[in-house]
Amino acid sequence: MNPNTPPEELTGDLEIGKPYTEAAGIPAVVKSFEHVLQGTGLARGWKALVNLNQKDGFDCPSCAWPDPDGQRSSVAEYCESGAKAVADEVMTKHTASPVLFQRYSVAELLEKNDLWLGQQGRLTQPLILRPGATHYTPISWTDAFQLIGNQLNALDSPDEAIFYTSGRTSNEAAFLYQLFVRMFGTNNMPDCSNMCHESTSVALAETLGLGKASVKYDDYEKADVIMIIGQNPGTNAPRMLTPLEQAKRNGCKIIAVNPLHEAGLLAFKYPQSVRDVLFGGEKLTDLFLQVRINSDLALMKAMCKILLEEEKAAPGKVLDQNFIKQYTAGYDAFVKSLDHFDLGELAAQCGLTVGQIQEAVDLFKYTPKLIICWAMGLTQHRNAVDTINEVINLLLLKGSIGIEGGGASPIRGHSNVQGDRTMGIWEKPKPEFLDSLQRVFNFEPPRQHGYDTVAAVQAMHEGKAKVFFGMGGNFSMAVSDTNYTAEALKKCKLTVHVSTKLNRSHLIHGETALILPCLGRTDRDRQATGEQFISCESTTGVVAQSHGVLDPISTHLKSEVAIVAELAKATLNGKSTVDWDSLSGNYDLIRDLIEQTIPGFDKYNEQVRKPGGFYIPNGPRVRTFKTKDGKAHFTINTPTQHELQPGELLLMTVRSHDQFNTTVYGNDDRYRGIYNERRVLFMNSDDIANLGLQEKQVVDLHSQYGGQQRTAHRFIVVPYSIPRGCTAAYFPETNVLIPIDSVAEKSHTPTSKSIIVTVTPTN
Ligand SMILES: Nc1nc2c(c(=O)[nH]1)N[C@H]1C(S)=C(S)[C@@H](COP(=O)(O)OP(=O)(O)OC[C@H]3O[C@@H](n4cnc5c(=O)[nH]c(N)nc54)[C@H](O)[C@@H]3O)O[C@H]1N2
Ligand SMILES: Nc1nc2c(c(=O)[nH]1)N[C@H]1C(S)=C(S)[C@@H](COP(=O)(O)OP(=O)(O)OC[C@H]3O[C@@H](n4cnc5c(=O)[nH]c(N)nc54)[C@H](O)[C@@H]3O)O[C@H]1N2
Ligand SMILES: [Mo]
Repeated sequence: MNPNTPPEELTGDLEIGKPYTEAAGIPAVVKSFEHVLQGTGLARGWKALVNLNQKDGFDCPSCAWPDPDGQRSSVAEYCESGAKAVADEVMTKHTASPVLFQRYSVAELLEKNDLWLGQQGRLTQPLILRPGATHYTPISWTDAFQLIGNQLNALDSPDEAIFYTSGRTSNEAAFLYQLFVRMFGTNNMPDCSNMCHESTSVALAETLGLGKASVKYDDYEKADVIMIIGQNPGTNAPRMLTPLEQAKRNGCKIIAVNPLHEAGLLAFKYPQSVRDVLFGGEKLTDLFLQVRINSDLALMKAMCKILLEEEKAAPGKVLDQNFIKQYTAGYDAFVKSLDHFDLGELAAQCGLTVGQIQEAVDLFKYTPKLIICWAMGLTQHRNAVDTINEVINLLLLKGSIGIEGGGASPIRGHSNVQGDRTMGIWEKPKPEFLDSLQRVFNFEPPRQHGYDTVAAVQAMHEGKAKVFFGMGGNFSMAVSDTNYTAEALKKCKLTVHVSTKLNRSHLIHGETALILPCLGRTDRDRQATGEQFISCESTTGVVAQSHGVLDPISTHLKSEVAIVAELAKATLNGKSTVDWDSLSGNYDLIRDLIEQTIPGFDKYNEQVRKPGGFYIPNGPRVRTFKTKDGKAHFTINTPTQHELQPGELLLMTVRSHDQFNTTVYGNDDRYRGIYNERRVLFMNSDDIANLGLQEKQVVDLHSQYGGQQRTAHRFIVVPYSIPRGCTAAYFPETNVLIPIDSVAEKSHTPTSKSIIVTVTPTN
C-alpha cells in the first residue's frame, strides 16, 4: 500500500448503466433530501435546506454561481450538489471527535478511503500530532496558537512559511488572514485558484485588464448565443441551468464544446416545474461539438477565420468595426496572423469538420450577444492562457464585451475563491494593493512575490519552506504529483490545517501537526458583540452576506476570523497596530477596514445588507480596460498538438457527480451511468480494441515525464463516447500521474486535463 495516495482498491461492485441525457429533475431533488436527511435529523436538515441561498440564510458552500440580480434565489432553488455539500457539513450522525483519533492511529486512518474519512463527520476539537506520536490527541486552543507562533518565529525567515487558502474562506477571514501573513512578513499565499482558474485570471488581465467575468446574471437571459466550453454545469454548477433554460425560452441558441456528452449540457428538467417533470425537460444544446481534448485553441481560431470570411461577404454585419477601432489594440496583426493557419487543418486538430464549425459560427455571426462560458476544460492545459486569449479574440471581433447579453464568463469553482483573491489572497500582489495596506495599517508589507501552489510544494521539497498552514482545503490530494507533494509536506517541521472535516492532508504531516476545527457556512457564528455574518463574492462579482443558521456541533469550534486573530496575537506578539480582538468580536469593523483598503467596497456594511448584495466595479463591463494602454488586446496564439505515440492516450481528470473536489460523497457518477466505483477509465471503444483491452478489464495507468514513470493502479475500462486518443478518469486518484512541473505556461496551473498516459493490464 502506498501511504501517500488513497487506497488503490476496487469496490468489486461496479455497475455500468446508460449515461443520462438530461440533468436535474425529480431524482435529483429526491437525492438532495436523501443526502441531507441520511446524515442528520429531520429538523436540522430541513432548517439547513430552507435557508440555503435565502435572505438571512447562508451562501451555498458548493459553487460560486450567483443568485438572480437583486435577490437571493427563489425559495428552494437548491440543487443536488448544493444539498450534498450542506449535508456533508451539517451531518450529526458521526463526529470526528478525539474518540475517533484515540481509536485509530494515523497509519490506520491512512488505510481508509476518502469516502470513509469524510463520513466520520465534523471535527470537534483542536488536535495535535506530536513528534514521533502515532495518534492525534486533544490540545487547548491557547497551546495550539502558542506552538504555531513559536514555530513561525523560530524560522530563519518569514519566507520559510507557506499559508495556503482554499476558496470557501469568507471575505472577512481572507482579508484578516492576508493582513496577518503580510505583517508576519511574507507573500507566500498560494491558493486553490492556482490549480483552478489562474489561467483565466492571467489571460483576462492581459487582454481585458481584469481577471474576472464581464457578464452579469441578467446577461444570460438576454444572450442570443451561449457557448459552453470545457465545463460540466449539470454536476458542477447546476443552478446555472436555470438561467440557461430561461435563455432557451427566450430564443437563445446554446453551443456545447466538450469531449464528453455531459448530461447537463444536453437537456434540463427544472425540478420545481410540474410540466417538465411530466413531459420531459428542455433540450439545451442546439449544437454539440465533441472536440478532442485541448483542441479548443484551434477551434476558436477556426471560428475567428470563418468570421473574417463572413465579414468579407457581408461587410459591417459580422464584426463590430466601431468597437474594434475605439476599444482594441492588435487587430491588424491578429487578422494577418490568421493567414498562417489552414481551416481544414484547424478543424482536423479538433476532430471536427469545417462544416460543423461553420454551423456554430452561423448561429452567432450576425449577433454580438454572445456569451462564452468556460471552466477547467480550458484552464488546466499547458497552453491554457493562450486558449483563453483566443476565446477573447473571438469576443473582441464580435464586440461582445461590455454589452447586454454578451461577454466573457469564466465559471469559478469554490464559493468564495473569487472573493479571496479580491481580498488579497495572492502570492503576486499588485503594488497598489500593498500601498493601500501600508497606508491603512502603517506597516511595510513584503514586496517580493511569494510561492504559488506548485512552487510551494517545490520549496518544501527542497527544504526552503518548513511550515505549512492550510486555511481550509485538502492540499496533499488537490495538488498534482501526489507522492512528491507528500514527500514535501513530510519534510516540514510543522503542518497545520484549519478544517471542518477530516481529510487525507491531516494524515500526510510534518514533524508536528495540528488540526484546528472551524465553523462552516451553515454554523451560527457568535462573537463578543453578538451573532456575525460573513460575505462572499460570486462568479459574476456580486458580494452578498451569508448567515449560519445551525448551532455548531461542538462548543470548541472557532470561526476562521477568530482563528486568524488569535494566531496573529500569538505570532506578532503585540508588534502590530491592529486590535485583533475587536475585529474578531465584530465583523463590521473588518468590513470597514476592507472598505478603506480595497477599491469598490464603498459603504460595504450598508451595501452588503441589501437583499442580494451588490456588484463590485468591473471595468470590462463598461468598456474600461485597465491594460497598459487602456485598450482591450487581440493576441496571437499558436495551437500546439500533443504528439501521441502508438499506445498513448491523452487523459483528462474530471469530477464525478458524487464528489466536491477531494471530498467524496459516494461512489456513483449517475449522469455518466457509473455506479459503485470511482476507479474507472472512460475510453473510446476503438481504442479499447486497438490496445487489445476489453470492457471492464482492470488496468494500470502510467505517465512518462523527464525520464520518470509514474503509475496509478487499478482502473476499470469503461467504453464511452469520447474522441479517439482521449480518455478520462476522476481526480484526486489520478493526481499521482501529473508531474509537479507539468504546468500551464504563464499561470503555473497543473496540467490536470492533458496528461499523456499508457495503459497496461494490472498484474
Ligand atoms: N458538485 C460539485 N460542484 C463543484 C465542484 C465539485 O467537485 N463538485 N468543484 C468546484 C470547483 S473548485 C470547480 S473549479 C468547478 C469545476 O467545474 P468543471 O470545470 O465543470 O469541472 P471538471 O469536472 O473538471 O470538468 C471539466 C469539463 O471539461 C471537459 N473537458 C476536459 N478537457 C477539455 C478540453 O480540453 N476541452 C473542452 N472543451 N472540454 C474539456 C470535461 O469533459 C468536463 O466536462 O466546479 C465547482 N463545483
Ligand atoms: N487532477 C486534478 N486535480 C485538481 C483538479 C482537477 O480538475 N484535476 N481541480 C483543482 C481545483 S479546480 C481546485 S479548486 C482544487 C481544490 O483544492 P482544495 O480547495 O484544497 O480542496 P477541497 O477538496 O475543496 O477541500 C476540501 C476540504 O476543505 C475543508 N473545508 C470545507 N469547508 C470548509 C470551511 O468552510 N472552512 C475551512 N477552513 N475548511 C473547510 C474540509 O476539511 C475539506 O476536507 O483541486 C485542484 N486539483
Ligand atoms: Mo476549482
